[in-house]
This record gives sequence, C-alpha cells and structure tokens, in this order.
Amino acid sequence: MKRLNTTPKQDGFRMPAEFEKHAGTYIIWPERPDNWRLGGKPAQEVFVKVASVIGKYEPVTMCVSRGQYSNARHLLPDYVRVVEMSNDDSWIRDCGATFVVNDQGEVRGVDWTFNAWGGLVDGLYFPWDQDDKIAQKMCELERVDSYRLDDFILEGGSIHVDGEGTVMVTEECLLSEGRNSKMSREEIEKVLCEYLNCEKVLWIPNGIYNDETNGHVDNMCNFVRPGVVVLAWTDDENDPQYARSKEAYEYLSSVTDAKGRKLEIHKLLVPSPVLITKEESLGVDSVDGTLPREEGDRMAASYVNYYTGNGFIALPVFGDPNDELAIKTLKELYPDRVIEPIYAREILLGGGNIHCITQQLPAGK
Ligand code: KQY
Repeated sequence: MKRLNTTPKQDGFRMPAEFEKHAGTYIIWPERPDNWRLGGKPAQEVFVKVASVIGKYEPVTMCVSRGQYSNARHLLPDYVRVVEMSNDDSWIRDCGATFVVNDQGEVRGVDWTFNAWGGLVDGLYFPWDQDDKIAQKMCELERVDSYRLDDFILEGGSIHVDGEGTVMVTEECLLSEGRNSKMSREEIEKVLCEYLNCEKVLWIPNGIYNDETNGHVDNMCNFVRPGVVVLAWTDDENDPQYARSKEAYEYLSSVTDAKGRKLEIHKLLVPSPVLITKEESLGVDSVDGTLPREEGDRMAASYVNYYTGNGFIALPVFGDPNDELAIKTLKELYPDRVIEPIYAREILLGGGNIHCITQQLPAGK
C-alpha cells in the first residue's frame, strides 16, 4: 500500500461525517492493568457488549494483542472479526486512521502522528510506539493508500466534521503544549483543512472539565447533521463544567459553518459528577508514567461521547437520572436510528467512552 506525498484536498478526498454510511467499525481490545482495573476484565465485558451491539448493524473488527487473542476470540460473538494487532491501549478513535473518501467511492487513510495525548509534556502513558503504528495497519488491512504526517500530532477524538466543509475542535486540545506547540493556530487550521478537505474550522474554547485528553471535542460537542449540533451542558452554575459549556454555547451561537449556516444547538445535560471509588482505584496498577486513578477523582462523563453508525446510536449511560433525558433527546434528534444505551462506567474509568473506542470505516460507493 502506498504512502502518498500529496494531500487529500489536492487529490479530491474528504473526511465524511460520522453520520454518513459506514463499511464497518474498528475497536481495540482493552487489557493494560495500569489503565483498566482488575486486568481489564470488567472493561472487556463492556467492550464485548459494544462490539456485539454495533455488530448487529455493521461489520466490526476487533484488534487484539497476541496475549489476549484467544480470550477475546472466545468472548466475542462470531460475527465480530478478530485480528491480532500489537497496541499500547484501546483508543482507536485517537490512534487509528482517519479515513477519507472521494466522489468515486475510493477510500484512503490519514495517519497522524500519535503521542498519547501530549507526549512527554502531559501524555497519559509511555511508550506509545505500537499505537502510532495502528493507523498504517488499518490501512493495510483495508488495502487503502495513506497519507502519513510525521510532523503533526492529532487524535481522531479531537476533531468532528460535518462532511460539508466544517471541522470542529477545541482550543484547549489543539493548542495544547504537548501537541503542535511550535505551530500557530493558522498553521494548524491549514493542516486540518488540507487533510480533512475542509474550509472552516470552528474553535470551541474548552472541552469537558477534567478530561485527560486536554478537552477532546468528541466529549463536548457533536454534529447531528450539517448545521445541527449537540452540546454537553449543565444548569448548575457551581459546577466547573458550567462556565465551559456556557462559553461554548456563546461561541457556537456566534459563528456560521462552512456553508454560511447558523448552528442549531441542542443541549445534552451531563450526568451528576461521576467519581472514582476506592475499590475502583485499588484495582488499577500503579506504573510510573501512566496517569494514576485516584479515589474521588471526577471523571469526564458526558453523553456526547456517543457513536453514530448505520441505523443506530451507541450511547454511554451511567446509571444517572439524566440517562433517560439523554435517550429521549437523542431519539428526537435521530428519529431514523435506534438508540442503544450501554452502561459504560467501566470505559469511563479508563479515561474515555464509546466514541473514543470506535473508529468508522466509511462506505465506498
Ligand atoms: O479519547 C479518549 N478519551 C481517550 C482517553 C485515553 C485515556 C488513556 N488512559
């Protein structure tokens, strides 16, 4: 498979929105004991659930280390394809390929440099070299050519596109010191527009409070369709999330997208603060260089971290009264998709949620 020296924009390829048709979904199996409690066993149960639900709607590929291959193959239904793939952890949204398509239905991959959310500045584990190879391996499996950016660090969870020329990011993440700190905001915009084939970048100031990814947009705001977004929200003015959501709301109300549309903004209330328990904290191995999980720490819980697929929404729920409200809101926003709520506390304990563990392969024509 070729590594290309041009850009998707030059070649007529664009990143499709997640709500466009998929050819499938990729996931990586969780196992590292310094991120997932009890050697990853409770998380594996939820990953099986996520893969099984998504697999009802579109083909799922589960990438699994050599050591976990037999266990994963045993636990997953036979309609999930299991392939052996070395990895450092299970966040394929962030380290995997961002796929782009052209009008002929051809698919290619964008392979950003991955540095575990901030490298040696404020990254979440070390090393991350196996994760940085995942995108190329996905492209090889799919037999598609790819664009590799050796000098640009980006995670897939830090961007959302509407498929019509708009990309949405947060300043907190894209301008963080551990990523492309030598580049100006304008230079970063240029790379995003060339490699996603966009015309306009929307810069939300901040993401979810205490989000260890430096505020990925995929936990804060998502495109329902072009011109329509959902935003994580709280009405509690004493919650540190309030100022973040309010600022985002004001920003999004003041801008237009690439097509000149004002945005229709729907608020999605976050659950009440979700804190790590003592038992959960004790289940995680302590390793120098990996972010510790301390009792009482607030996790970055948000319903916005849902995954949109062919005919469904895989929605993380937390056993909170706001779960029902999130289900109701999304049912109204997505009348043609089945809302699939999945109790996702175990994924949250690892630092992300359902969107962070899934990466879509777009359908060609
Ligand atoms: O995209 C994400 N939210 C992933 C977070 C990774 C956490 C690693 N411990």
